[in-house]
Amino acid sequence: DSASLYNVVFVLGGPGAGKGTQCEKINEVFKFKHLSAGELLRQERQTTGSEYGELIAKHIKDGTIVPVEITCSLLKREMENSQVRNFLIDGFPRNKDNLDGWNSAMKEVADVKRVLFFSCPDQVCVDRCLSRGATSNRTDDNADTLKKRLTTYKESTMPIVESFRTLNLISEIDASGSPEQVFAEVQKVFTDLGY
Ligand code: UP5
Ligand code: MG
Repeated sequence: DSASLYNVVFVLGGPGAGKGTQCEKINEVFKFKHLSAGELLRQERQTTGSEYGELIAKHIKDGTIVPVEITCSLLKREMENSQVRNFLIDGFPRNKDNLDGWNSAMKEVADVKRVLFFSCPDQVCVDRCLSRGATSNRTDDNADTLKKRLTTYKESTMPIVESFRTLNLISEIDASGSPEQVFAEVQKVFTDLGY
């Protein structure tokens, strides 16, 4: 409800659908703070002394999903250390474990206003990640891991998208156009929400 401490918009879609790109644009215009779950995990993996570094590295390389206790605590820490109330949570929740963990830790304090779902053909997703792979230094931007990321997305993340659809929370956006074309549709969603 409106008394919640935090307002959250989840941002979902396949690997390379453009979640991060669109979240940066949303942040500029609507001042929602962008939290990429994948980026927080990559940072934690690099953190000296983290007891989770190796586990995270293995999941990212295999295109599988890190246990929710780790991801959710990173998100919660960022939210608590921020001075703002409105957050874009990019790339989470990705499976039922993630959603259940979020609900038990955050349901009381965070109101999920909307779930943006970027739909994009597999081949477009793969091509975007492979071309980024030339410069990204990401251990998962290669053909082998991309196959696994797509499989995980279909088997584990799509059921979560469908459960949000049942709750009438999904705004589905065609993510195959240019960043500007996609953002024009994204803007309508935020305007309709009253932002
Ligand atoms: N690009 C973007 N938009 C474009 C457009 N409209 N037209 C043409 N090009 C476009 O974009 C990807 C590339 O495409 C960029 O080069 C961009 O310039 C270009 P980006 O905006 O980065 O897309 P995004 O959807 O954010 O792609 P990303 O690769 O980040 O998505 P993933 O969901 O695969 O990656 P994420 O970082 O979220 O997760 C990585 C891994 O972390 C997961 O596989 C998993 O192992 C782990 N993870 C968890 O375990 N739990 C979590 O909760 C989150 C992640
Ligand atoms: Mg991203």
